Amino acid sequence: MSRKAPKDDFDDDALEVSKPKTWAAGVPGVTAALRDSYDQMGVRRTALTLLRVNQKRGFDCPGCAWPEGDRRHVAEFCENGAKAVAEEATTRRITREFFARHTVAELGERSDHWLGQQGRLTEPMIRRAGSEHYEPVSWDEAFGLLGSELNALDSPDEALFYTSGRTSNEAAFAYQLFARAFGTNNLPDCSNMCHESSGSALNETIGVGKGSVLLDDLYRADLIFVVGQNPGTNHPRMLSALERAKKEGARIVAVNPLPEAGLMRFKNPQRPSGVAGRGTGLADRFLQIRLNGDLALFQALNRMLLEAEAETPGAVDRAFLAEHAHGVAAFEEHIKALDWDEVLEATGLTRGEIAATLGDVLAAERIVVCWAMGLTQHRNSVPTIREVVNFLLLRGNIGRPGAGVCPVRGHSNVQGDRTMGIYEKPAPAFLDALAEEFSFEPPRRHGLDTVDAIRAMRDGTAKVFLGMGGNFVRATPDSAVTEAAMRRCRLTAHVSTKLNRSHAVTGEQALILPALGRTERDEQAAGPQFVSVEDSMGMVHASRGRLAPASPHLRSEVAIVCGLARATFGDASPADADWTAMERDYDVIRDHVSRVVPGFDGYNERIRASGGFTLPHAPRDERRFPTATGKANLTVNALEVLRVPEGRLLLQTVRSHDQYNTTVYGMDDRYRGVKAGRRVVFVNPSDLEALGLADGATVDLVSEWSDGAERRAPGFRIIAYPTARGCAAAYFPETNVLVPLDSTAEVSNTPTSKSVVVRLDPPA
Ligand SMILES: Nc1nc2c(c(=O)[nH]1)N[C@H]1C(S)=C(S)[C@@H](COP(=O)(O)OP(=O)(O)OC[C@H]3O[C@@H](n4cnc5c(=O)[nH]c(N)nc54)[C@H](O)[C@@H]3O)O[C@H]1N2
Ligand SMILES: Nc1nc2c(c(=O)[nH]1)N[C@H]1C(S)=C(S)[C@@H](COP(=O)(O)OP(=O)(O)OC[C@H]3O[C@@H](n4cnc5c(=O)[nH]c(N)nc54)[C@H](O)[C@@H]3O)O[C@H]1N2
Ligand SMILES: [Mo]
Repeated sequence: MSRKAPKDDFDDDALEVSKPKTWAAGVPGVTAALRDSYDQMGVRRTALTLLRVNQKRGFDCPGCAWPEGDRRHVAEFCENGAKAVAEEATTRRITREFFARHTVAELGERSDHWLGQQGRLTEPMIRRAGSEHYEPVSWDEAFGLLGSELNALDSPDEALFYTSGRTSNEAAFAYQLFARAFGTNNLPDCSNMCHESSGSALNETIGVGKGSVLLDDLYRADLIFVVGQNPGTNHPRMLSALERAKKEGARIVAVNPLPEAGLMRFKNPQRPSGVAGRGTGLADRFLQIRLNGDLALFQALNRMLLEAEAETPGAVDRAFLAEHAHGVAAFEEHIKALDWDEVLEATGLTRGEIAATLGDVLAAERIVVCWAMGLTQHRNSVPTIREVVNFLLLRGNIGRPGAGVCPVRGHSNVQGDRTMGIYEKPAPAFLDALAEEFSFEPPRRHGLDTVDAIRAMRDGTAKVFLGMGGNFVRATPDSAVTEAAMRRCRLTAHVSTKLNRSHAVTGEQALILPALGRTERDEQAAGPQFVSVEDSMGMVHASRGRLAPASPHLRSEVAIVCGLARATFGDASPADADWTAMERDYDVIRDHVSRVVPGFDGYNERIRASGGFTLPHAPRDERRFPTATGKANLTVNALEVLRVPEGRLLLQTVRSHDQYNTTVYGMDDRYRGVKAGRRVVFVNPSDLEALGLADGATVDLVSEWSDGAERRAPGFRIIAYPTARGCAAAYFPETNVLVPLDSTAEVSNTPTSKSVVVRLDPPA
């Protein structure tokens, strides 16, 4: 089941390890960014491009989904946003000669870093059946092939339409319409591996699967929890917001197995004092929790809140519960039976640490809980997030200023894509609206999510795969299984800006359809177009690229969807949609959206207003909870301590500071003190001692799973690191091979990328 490390991935001699940094985002941050972008773009282009990031008439940063706020001062970009921009605006190009030089098999031997470094894709390419190479193909032939392969399927459900979260609202809406007009809800997306657990838990408990806070709420909060998140690397602009919140009086509690640099201390590169000063110590309290210990932590806090009521009336907001909540009695009964020994075992925290945190909670009138992948990628992620909601509801912390849930999204438009209908389990109301607008009957049976899509390809029940962005074979779990599954397809096609491994692991035939990126001008028949995106806080705004396209042969994602629809349907589009009109002028798409998706009325007018608009959110705006019970649901969640067998560790797969998901910018992880190497595993020194292993030794990571199969990732250097006891960390995508396909979260079916039981073996 193992795949050898790519040949240019790891140079054992080059790796340097130093002490982890205790602060993030100061001068080295911005200089590192500029160095990176000069390298890729040249000086003039760098200056021009970075000045346009997140400006009112500029493009939305492709980095993360953190909102921009009102004060869009020049240079509101962070180091990693700049890297994301440089990666796309690079002046390097991949030409047809490149594909003539490298066979597909050879590309499959290359590392993610090498593939990404080759530059932008410039023209459509095809790998014909039996050929060892990609060769150029016209757009018409490419669409024709895709359309005819789709039409040749026995059932529309044999096709898969994947989406990554950079796709604009306009492209996403057109894409889901195409899939449903074709006849399937097979719309797996990166969300399935990301915040699906958040959406599932929030929908069920508060009736809306999105966060309930705006930036202003953060600034008004008394207490902010940052749980399972590394904003110094993944949402650097969030640090400015946390810094401001602190200045306005908030306390911050960080809950994490790793002492992440940005959480511990922050230097703001946007302010002069941030350059010279010591920076802000961000977290007032750091709870170094064990992996997967959060359900136990929040249950303990909830139980202590109930107990505190005896002495501190008001510890629980009884008036709020009486008016707005359902399930209070059952919840109380369950939580009172909580076993403290289990709490201490699961969290690895002391009773004193938890009691002190309760002190913070009781002193705070308004509380926000922020989280990311540390909460969403475990087997019990949905119960964990439900318990976070219990915690907030107990003190009435949802639906009033300064308080609420804040799942911090990853990809810059992953939330918007869902809003536009990229979902394998669409709500009946959404389908009704679609049916009405386009006079057709969309399929009602649920489609396949990411994990089920892999199973379907593996089992031969899905045969055509189309990816709208992303890097499916690298982002998904169980790499060996997934790659074999992809290879079984009749056709795999990818709408992409950059080369990645998914182009090298193909079905019998394969297509690369090169698309415009965010930074580029989008000219259509009706003139220059802009697109729109929704950030992590439900704010929708426009994004306009200014750079000349990387090649004249690129098409916009919208144009690609519309071209494909024409090729597939001919004159007989099942949905009464004018694909040519939508492609000519994206206003036509937005007009459709305004009639289909709640909250988008007057889309075309409002998107042109400065700053865009905020989508409605019933719990936040009206304290109304559109759940099955009509109230906010308190839930009963069973605590099962995840016990790892003797001699094993629980491994989480994380991002380094030098990557964007499967795009590896460089081989360093500056804040964690790693230089020139990615095949490393961070282990607590006491665990090393207990396992009889030495800092610096090389081991194979072997995951153990109930199917009995052993999954191996070879050649990882051990780094003694202050992570929680029993908990190791290593980078994805190199470790995806270790995550079993069948190891997923209850309800959300998200791969358990943050809890994989591993052995550290001597190299095989
Ligand atoms: N530069 C850059 N920016 C990005 C991305 C990128 O790759 N690079 N990716 C984007 C995407 S798609 C996403 S989803 C986000 C991801 O943003 P993050 O969620 O911050 O990303 P991860 O690197 O997965 O970090 C997970 C964090 O949770 C902690 N953690 C892991 N398990 C647990 C646990 O059981 N309990 C607790 N309390 N903590 C835990 C880890 O130690 C780590 O700090 O970032 C987005 N932004
Ligand atoms: N083990 C492990 N696995 C994980 C995770 C983890 O923490 N651990 N995290 C998961 C998460 S949170 C996520 S979101 C997924 C990410 O999964 P994906 O979204 O599928 O992966 P990315 O690496 O973000 O995709 C990068 C590719 O997108 C293409 N691209 C970039 N910009 C554009 C654009 O504007 N248009 C188009 N058409 N293409 C573009 C480029 O070709 C690039 O190679 O990975 C998941 N996988
Ligand atoms: Mo994500």
